[in-house]
Amino acid sequence: MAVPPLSSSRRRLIAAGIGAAVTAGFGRSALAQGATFDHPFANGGRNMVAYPGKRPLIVLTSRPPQLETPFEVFNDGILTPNDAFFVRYHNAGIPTSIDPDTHLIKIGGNATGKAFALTLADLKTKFKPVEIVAVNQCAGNSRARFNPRVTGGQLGDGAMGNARWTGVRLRDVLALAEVRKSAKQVTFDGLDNALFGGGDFVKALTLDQAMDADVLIAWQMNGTDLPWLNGYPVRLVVPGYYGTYWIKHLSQIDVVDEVYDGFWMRPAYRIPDNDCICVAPGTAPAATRPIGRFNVRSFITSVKEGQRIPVGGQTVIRGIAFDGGEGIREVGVSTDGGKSWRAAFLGEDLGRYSFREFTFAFVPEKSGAYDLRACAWNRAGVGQPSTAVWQPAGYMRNVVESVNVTAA
Ligand SMILES: Nc1nc2c(c(=O)[nH]1)N[C@H]1C(S)=C(S)[C@@H](COP(=O)(O)O)O[C@H]1N2
Ligand SMILES: [Mo]
Repeated sequence: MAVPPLSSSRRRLIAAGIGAAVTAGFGRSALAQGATFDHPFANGGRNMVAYPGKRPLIVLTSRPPQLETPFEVFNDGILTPNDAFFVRYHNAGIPTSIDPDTHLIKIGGNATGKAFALTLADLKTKFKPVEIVAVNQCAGNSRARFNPRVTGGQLGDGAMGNARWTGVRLRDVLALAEVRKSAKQVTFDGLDNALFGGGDFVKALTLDQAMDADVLIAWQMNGTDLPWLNGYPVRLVVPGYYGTYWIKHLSQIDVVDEVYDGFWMRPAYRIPDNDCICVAPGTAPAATRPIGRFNVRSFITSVKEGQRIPVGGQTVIRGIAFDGGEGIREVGVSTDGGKSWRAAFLGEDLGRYSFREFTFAFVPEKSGAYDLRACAWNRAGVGQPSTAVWQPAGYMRNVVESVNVTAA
C-alpha cells in the first residue's frame, strides 16, 4: 500500500526551530549541551557535548573523540546534517592544525611507476568533480544491542549518517601513478597518529575495490567543507563499504604488490569467513576475512520505543533503509510483531548508496500494545534476518528490530 508522505509540514516546523520535541514525543533537554543521554541498555549513560563544528552529540569517548548522532536526527530528513554527523577515531593523536594550502596527498608505493603529490587545489582543478550521496556507517553501529554483550565501544544506532559527498574519483588519480601489473592493494593513511600504541590507522582496499568508479577523494560534505572531525580537508569515500575504509585527513596513498596486514586490517575489522558472518555466542571464528559492504538495514525513526500513540487515529511510521549498494527495492512494515507485513511507500531516490525514506500510515483500531517492525529488501532480493546472529566483534547487526508502543 502506498501512502502519501506526511512529513513536509512537520519538517517545516523543525526548520522553524519548534515542534521537534513535541512531535517526536520527548524533550529537547536530553539533547542539550551538558545533558546526560541515556541509551536503553545497561551502562548506557553518556554526556552530551558540542565539539568544534558539532551540535551536542553523544560522547562515547573523548580521547580520541567518538561521538554518536542522537537517533531523532534521522527522522528530520534523509541527509544527515554535518553538525550532527557521527565521529569515530581510533587513536588519540588527531590533527589539531592543518593548512589547506600546503596539505599534500602523496601517492606512491612499490607497485607504482611514478610517485607524486597533490595539493587540495590540484584535486579541485585537475580532475573532474563528482557527487555521490552515500551512507557512512561504522561496523560496530548498534553493537550494544548484541546479546550476549560483546566488548568494544557500546554504540546505540547513531554511528551512521548519510551525506552528499563531493570529490574526485580515486581511479582518476591512480591513473597518473603508472600502476604496475604486480599491484594487489592500495593503502590509505591520514594525519592522525597512535599516541598510546595500537598502531597508526592505515587501511587497505584491493586494487579492484580501489578502482571502482564510485570511490572518491572528497573535500565536501552536503555542499560545504568537511567538518574537521569528519576528515578535513579530504577523506576517502567508499560507498557501500563500512566506515573503516573511509580514511579521514587523507595524506598518503600507496599502491602495493602484497596484501597489507597492518593491525587495522588484521586482526582488527575482520568478520567470520562464512555465509552467516556469525559464530555461536561466546566462540571465536575459525577463519576471518576483512569486513566489506553493508548488509541490508532499516530503522523506524518516527516512533520511539515505549511511545503512546492514539487509538483510532493515524500514526505515521516513517524510517530509513539502506544497503551496500544494490539500492532498496521494498520496505515492509509490520504492526503485529512480524506476523503480517504490508509494503511501505518509498520516498525520494538519491541513489543506490543513500538512505531511502519509507512511510506507512498506521491506525491502531484497539487499545493495547503493538510491536512495530520494518524490514527492507534490496534490488538483489536480499532482506534482513528476523533473528539476530552473533559475532565477537559486534559488527554488522542488521536484524529486524522491534519498536514497542501502546495505543491508548
Ligand atoms: N584517519 C582516520 N580515518 C578514519 C578513522 C580513523 O580512526 N582515522 N576511523 C574510520 C572508521 S572505523 C569510521 S567508522 C569512519 C567514521 O567516519 P566519521 O568519523 O566521519 O563519522 O572513519 C574512518 N576513517
Ligand atoms: Mo568504524
